[in-house]
Amino acid sequence: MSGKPKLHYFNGRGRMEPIRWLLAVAEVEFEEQFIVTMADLDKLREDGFLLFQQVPMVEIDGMKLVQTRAILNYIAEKYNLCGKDIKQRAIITMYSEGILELGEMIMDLPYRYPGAEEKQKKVILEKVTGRYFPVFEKVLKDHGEDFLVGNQLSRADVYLLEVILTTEELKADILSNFPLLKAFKARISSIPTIKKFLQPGSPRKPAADEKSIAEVKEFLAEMRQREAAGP
Ligand code: GSN
Repeated sequence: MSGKPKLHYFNGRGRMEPIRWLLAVAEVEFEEQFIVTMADLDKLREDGFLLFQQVPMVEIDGMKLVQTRAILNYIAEKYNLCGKDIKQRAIITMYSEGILELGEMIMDLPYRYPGAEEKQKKVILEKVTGRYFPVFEKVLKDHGEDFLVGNQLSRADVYLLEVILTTEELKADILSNFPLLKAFKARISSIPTIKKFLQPGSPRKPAADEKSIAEVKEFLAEMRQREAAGP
């Protein structure tokens, strides 16, 4: 059996994408088993592999971990992406949770707001420029260092770069009033492991397109139908 972590999720970004990012930063090679049909998800459930019947699930170090945050915490701790002491860890967690929350809002955009997607996109972009990005622009300005916390790379830096790139897909000039975030983006993107992850052919997933959005919607509808039908 290979010692590589095995990721079980759909062939898209979703909740697995920050997990892929952290593994790439830690230079951990991984395998992916994509869930394509409801039968694939059923099989994992029947095998008893999904504690709460949900994915993402990651097989790693003899465990079958579920819950995105638990998986991220484990990888970040194992590969020293959580700061040097408990105070740094607290700040890194605080930044990370904020950024992950924003990432989830963006992830949900094509699925949760039928008929009101453009309006919701506007709401999100206003939060990005009015709430989230000013926080990190100020952090970088106040301490003048290269990374968000403790002058070393942490998971907060990784998540922030990820969310910057995702928001740029929604609005290309989103960083125009954030010069320090612009420099941060260039700096963090040039870290060799990250540079490699950003190149074509890496396990990084592309932005959802019409076809993949339609597939996910179909999957969600099937799940809802099943739930409504009961056990
Ligand atoms: O973060 C987590 O891993 C959990 N708190 C949520 C996981 C989750 O909702 N997974 C979905 C698919 S991924 N979507 O965003 C799932 O497995 N839903 C099936 C179900 O029966 O809840």
